[in-house]
Amino acid sequence: MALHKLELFENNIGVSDAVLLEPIEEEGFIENLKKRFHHEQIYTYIGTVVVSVNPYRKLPLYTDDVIFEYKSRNIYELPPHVYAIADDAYRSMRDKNLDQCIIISGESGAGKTEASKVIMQYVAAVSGKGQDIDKVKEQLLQSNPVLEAFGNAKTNKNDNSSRFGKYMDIEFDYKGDPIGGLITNYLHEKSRVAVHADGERSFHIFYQLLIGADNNLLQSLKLRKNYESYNFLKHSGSIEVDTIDDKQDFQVTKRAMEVIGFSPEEVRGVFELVASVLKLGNVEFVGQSNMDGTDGCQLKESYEVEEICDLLKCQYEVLQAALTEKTVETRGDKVKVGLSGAGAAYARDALAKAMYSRLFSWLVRKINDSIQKTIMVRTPGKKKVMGVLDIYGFEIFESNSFEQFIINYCNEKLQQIFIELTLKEEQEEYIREGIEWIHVDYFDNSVICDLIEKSNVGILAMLDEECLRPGNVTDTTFLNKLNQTCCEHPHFESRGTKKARSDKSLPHDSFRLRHYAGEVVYKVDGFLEKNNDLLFRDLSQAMYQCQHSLCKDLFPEGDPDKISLKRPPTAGSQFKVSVAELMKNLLSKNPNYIRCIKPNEQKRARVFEEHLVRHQVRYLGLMENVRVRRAGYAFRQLYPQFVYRYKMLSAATWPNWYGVPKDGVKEILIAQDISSDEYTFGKTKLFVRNPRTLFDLEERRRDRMHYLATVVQKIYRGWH
Ligand code: AD9
Ligand code: MG
Repeated sequence: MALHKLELFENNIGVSDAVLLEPIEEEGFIENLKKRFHHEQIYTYIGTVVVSVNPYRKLPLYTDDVIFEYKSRNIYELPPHVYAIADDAYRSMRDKNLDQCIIISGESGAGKTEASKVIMQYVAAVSGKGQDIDKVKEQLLQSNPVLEAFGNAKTNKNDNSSRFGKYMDIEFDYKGDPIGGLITNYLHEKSRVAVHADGERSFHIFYQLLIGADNNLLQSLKLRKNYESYNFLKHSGSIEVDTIDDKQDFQVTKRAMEVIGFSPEEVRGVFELVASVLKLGNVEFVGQSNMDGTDGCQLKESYEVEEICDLLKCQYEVLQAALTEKTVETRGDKVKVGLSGAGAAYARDALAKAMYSRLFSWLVRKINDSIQKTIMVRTPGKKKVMGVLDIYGFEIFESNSFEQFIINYCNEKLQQIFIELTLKEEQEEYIREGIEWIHVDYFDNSVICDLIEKSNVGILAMLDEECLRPGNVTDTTFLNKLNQTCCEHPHFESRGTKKARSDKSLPHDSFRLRHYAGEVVYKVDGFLEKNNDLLFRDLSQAMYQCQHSLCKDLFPEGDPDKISLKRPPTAGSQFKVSVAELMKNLLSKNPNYIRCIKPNEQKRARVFEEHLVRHQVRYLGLMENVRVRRAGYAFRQLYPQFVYRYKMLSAATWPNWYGVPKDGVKEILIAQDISSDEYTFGKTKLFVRNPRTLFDLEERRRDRMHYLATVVQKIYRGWH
């Protein structure tokens, strides 16, 4: 192995492991990231955690040659890279039978999704080959363009923002070859179907379809090649995006669907649903007052609904009635009640959102099924698993709603396990190596998790209670309830409580949570409705009656024979359950972390804004992470590696040491006169307390290497 490959420090700008910073201070940490960023070194370690700063430009870091360099190498041998973490995780899984998970976090646009793709690319490249295995790999890789087309959108933060959380288990056989995969999706932001902020877009697939489909397909879907024709798309003022080629992406999406195993009929069925959603947005109503004084409405025009009915093979009368009326049950009698114009528009949007988000979940299920089917004959033995979590980061917008509340709750939970696992992992390493553990103080955010999720008294429970309570319940009554229940909580504030009554920065219709990552003000507007997530039964029944098999499948509750009186679980409680499952899953695996940082808001290359980075460093808890890692021993290295690296520093170990590696380490430490307070011997590793000791060793190594090179040169010249 060429020596330069072993260089931990010389080839790197700044320090490649922040644990070696001296002193450990935020300024120095950020300065180090910045220095490295400007030298194309976007990755830095904190122990085994990778910190990644988004370069916003293509760097030559992901070629086959680089993959080859990192394959089967020890993590500190080469400069930090996601490949190194992926390789370490992959090998521990394959060789030590330890299931792994890679948790990628960071704010929107920080590079999480790109990092997850880099991991998948690496695993696909280094694992085995074979007809079925290659097919599984291709299916796993091709699931990305499909999920991105339907689940990502341009936002003001990121042109390709994932609007859903994704956890993917890649399954391997005992040899370490991929044999399957299982994707779980979390909270798809379906409200985007109907509305999005200025400068943002809806999901990519709508634009891809309109601009990328040929005339035949467009005609058969009854679509016009013009975004302006569609209410759900036209209001954004941001249709064309420089970094996106919708036309080409459409071909990529279609091909990916084929590779995964969607039949032509299924692909067509999917596009028919997408077209129907777009058309639903154009359905308009004219309100009317009925003779009996009640509200009612009519379709403004019938042709959009007719076209939807053609696409979904639905009876016009059924859909038209379901869009303008609802059935109410009073004392066992069913009565049809007309909807007001606004009520019908609300129901229409609810249907469009339900159709699209259920279609998305169906796509995920279909991808999972196809991948599972690929390997017909399973190899015996327990499968091994590597999970990759790419989930929305902490969000603070100018106006924060239910979605941000849920997303930030998820991040609180992830932070909780990050703390628990990094500390636990560190502690376990000390126990494994037989070294005394030193306690480190850190902020335990379980108090905030409790505030949100605790049964009966948490915010989610209050919200559910209000959603289920009969009578006049509104977002305001929900806020009042919170004020009563949470007023004493140190992380909750609202104008309705004593402690924040005169806080003018807090609007009356909002509450503030002091998250571990910062304070967020949530506007309660829409909390009840979004949590209720109800679709009028008439609409689900209309969809179930469609002869379009996919559409029918998406609305099983519309089956009149299976009418359930039980209320479906609320969005909040469903999310709580899925987050709990996710945490359980992650805790059962060996964790690896990638912490992504966004260097500027303008998505520009070579721009590193310190204040922005500082904020992220704080809320990702990176300094705490460094301190935990440094609490006892800053640096550790396996005995054989240590001897290999520093063998020139002792006459006993140079040029080769054939004895027990630990004894070789002792020889080197004695020869260099290193105080015994400075290090301790674990079972397999040497632990060094102070990074300065390591720097000194490095310096002496460099001098010694230089000296040896000069001697060799002299001898060589003497010979010639
Ligand atoms: V969000 O929470 O889904 O809105 P992510 O996933 O954190 O967000 P993403 O991976 O989509 O961000 O990265 C945003 C953009 O940054 C990408 O579209 C790339 O243009 C750019 N990026 C991110 N990582 C890299 C990289 N390693 N090299 C080059 C990158 N460009
Ligand atoms: Mg993403």
